[in-house]
Amino acid sequence: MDGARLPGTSVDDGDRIVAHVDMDCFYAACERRREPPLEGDPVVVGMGFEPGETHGAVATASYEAREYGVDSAMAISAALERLPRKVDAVDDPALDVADAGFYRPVDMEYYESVSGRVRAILHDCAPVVREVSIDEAYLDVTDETDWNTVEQWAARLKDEIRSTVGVPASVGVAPTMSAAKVASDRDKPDGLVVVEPGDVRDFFADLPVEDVHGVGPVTAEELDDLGIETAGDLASADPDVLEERFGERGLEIYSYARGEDDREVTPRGRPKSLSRESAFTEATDDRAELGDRVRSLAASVADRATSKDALYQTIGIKVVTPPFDVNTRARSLPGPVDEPELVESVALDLLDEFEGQRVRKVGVRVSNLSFTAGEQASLGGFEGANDDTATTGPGADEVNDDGTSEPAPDGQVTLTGAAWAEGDASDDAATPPVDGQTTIDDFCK
Ligand code: TTP
Ligand code: CA
Repeated sequence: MDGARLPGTSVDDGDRIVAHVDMDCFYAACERRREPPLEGDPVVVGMGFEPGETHGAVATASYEAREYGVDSAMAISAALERLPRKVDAVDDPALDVADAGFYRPVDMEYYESVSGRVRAILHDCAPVVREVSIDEAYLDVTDETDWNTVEQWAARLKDEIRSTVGVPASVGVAPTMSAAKVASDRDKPDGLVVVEPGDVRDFFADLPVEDVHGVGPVTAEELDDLGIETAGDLASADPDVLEERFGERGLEIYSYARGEDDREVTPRGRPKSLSRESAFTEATDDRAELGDRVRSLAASVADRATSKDALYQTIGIKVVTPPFDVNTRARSLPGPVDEPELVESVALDLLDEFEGQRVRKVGVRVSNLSFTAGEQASLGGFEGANDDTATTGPGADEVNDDGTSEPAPDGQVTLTGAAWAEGDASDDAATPPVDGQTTIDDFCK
């Protein structure tokens, strides 16, 4: 087994165990799967390398090809300069066949079918799988294993994928999604890295800030201006400075850099909530302005829910008052509904409590979602069924309601992207496995 367990000081069985699976040089691995003689040679998958073609880019390169400096997104002409095609090298005495590679065109249909086989294994092994892309997924394996055995568990998962499907995977295991993702990348290809609870912050410390969830190249450059180069620098930066420079996102990336990430692994297509929020340039206590903003957020959220065929049973608001006090209020209905007017009226009703207070940001959320087709509940009992919940204080969002999010793009403005609005980012439809095979009945048990 090639696993690398980082030095652990504490093992807490109460922590969530998240595995991130990321296939190695995926398209190239797929090409090797159907053409085994390519194994061990440099393989480039891309477009534009046939005679007469001048434009195109590399989709991916095998690790052998990467040694020649060929990598994803590179112009195909640049790749060919670094690594000529074998077919050209055999005819050209100026080229060395040993320093040439195999080029293959992109065949998405085939890669999707291989991806489907991998996904089928992942779904057999974990109750909750979040597919992120064609070759990447998060698994919540808390109930499948424990911190003492998770390394073996992950090694078996890798073996299973390799032997059943024939492609290599790297796996990262950690108590948070962000650490698991970084861990899967740490020891590629064919990697296995376990970051135990208590080690997450140390694990991040020396990494470049770009590895922190939510930090893109633009933010990384701005952080660099502030003298923040590593995740460790970010973790020990002054949160007020970060907040001033990047708004609420500054506080989010600060938390992620500190290893704090309470996002739950949720399947795509099934967000736990849908929300929208919006910040004011200056905090305001103008009731009309606040009401207008809440109305438009409510309409947007309700729209979103309707378009997803989602019924909601809880309607809530978030009100952020200076400096960073996050207040949430929610009201549950007797049954799931799709009633845009109700989202607006409940949200405005909940806003009343904040009359006279200055507000920096407001949000509207529907949660307690159901996606099954069918009749919505009668509203008859609504008035009598108030079940208000309230939380107050910094960071006191309602718990467990949001789906997970992808990093907010750099420079994004306020409508979505903050933690409370994450449900919006998690609602893509799940891609069903291409075929339902696999015979691994008691694997993962
Ligand atoms: P990645 O997971 O980013 O890369 P990879 O699987 O090829 O290599 P690694 O071992 O580093 O994970 O992307 C998955 C696939 O997506 C990749 O095989 C090809 C495709 N892709 C593109 O088509 N263009 C790109 O720019 C990138 C980055 C990926
Ligand atoms: Ca990959």
